[in-house]
Amino acid sequence: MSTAPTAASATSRTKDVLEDLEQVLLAFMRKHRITHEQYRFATQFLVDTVKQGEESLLYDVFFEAESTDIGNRTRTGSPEAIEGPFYLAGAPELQEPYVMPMRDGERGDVLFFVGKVRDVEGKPLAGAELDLWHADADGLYSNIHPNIPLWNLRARFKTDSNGNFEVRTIVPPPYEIPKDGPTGQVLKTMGRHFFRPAHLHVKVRHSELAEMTSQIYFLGGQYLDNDVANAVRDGLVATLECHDDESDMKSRGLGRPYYTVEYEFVLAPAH
Ligand code: MBD
Ligand code: FE
Repeated sequence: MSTAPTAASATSRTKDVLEDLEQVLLAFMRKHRITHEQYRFATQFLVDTVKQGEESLLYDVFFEAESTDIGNRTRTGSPEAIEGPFYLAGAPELQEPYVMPMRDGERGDVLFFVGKVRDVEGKPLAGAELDLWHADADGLYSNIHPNIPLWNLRARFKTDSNGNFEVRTIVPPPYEIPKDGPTGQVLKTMGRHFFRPAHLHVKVRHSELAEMTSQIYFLGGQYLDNDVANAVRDGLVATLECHDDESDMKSRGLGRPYYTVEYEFVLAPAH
């Protein structure tokens, strides 16, 4: 986490930003001749998004990617990506061999997410923590959507002494954001679809370096070029490799094809 700015500089930047926001929104209202009735509709709409549990979803879909782009422009290390509305701190810590918490017979193709964590000088980082969360085969997130066991497909695990990690999970499908709430209503009105490409969310931490939030997408996947949250970036797309060779499957103790995806996270220095 960044060190806190001094009280004086924070105050003046916050003041500048708030004044600019005020001016931008007032100009917007004049441009579109927003009436009192429309103004009340808008304020009530924002209240409704909170009441229906979409307080973060609405903004994350439209605006979060811009903030990660701005951060990535001045950042070293591998790119960050949007966190989205469904991260929860305190996921279970796994013991090796790492397998994500899942139900017996969890649907979806088996996926081994493998990779490395290093610093900007290329030094592998042992004991870095990965905090992984993603949707199940129905595109649903545990602890958010009903009827899924607590912490399903959410967990933390560490890199080994060479900075490498491997975790077994399932391949998530493209994710359809809730259509029936206020965010869906906005998207419908704008004529947009509701899908995000399939993705893994991950936070990576190491005691001496800056924490990062990223997301891995799969090359060739649906919705990569029209993500409803417009959050796919080149450096975040990795190859999903299918292993359907009998000997490969046997070596993994599996009777069916499985997938691997590999990614290298590079942590920037602590600010
Ligand atoms: C998600 O899983 C997500 O990543 C975003 C940005 C919005 C809704 C659900
Ligand atoms: Fe997501």
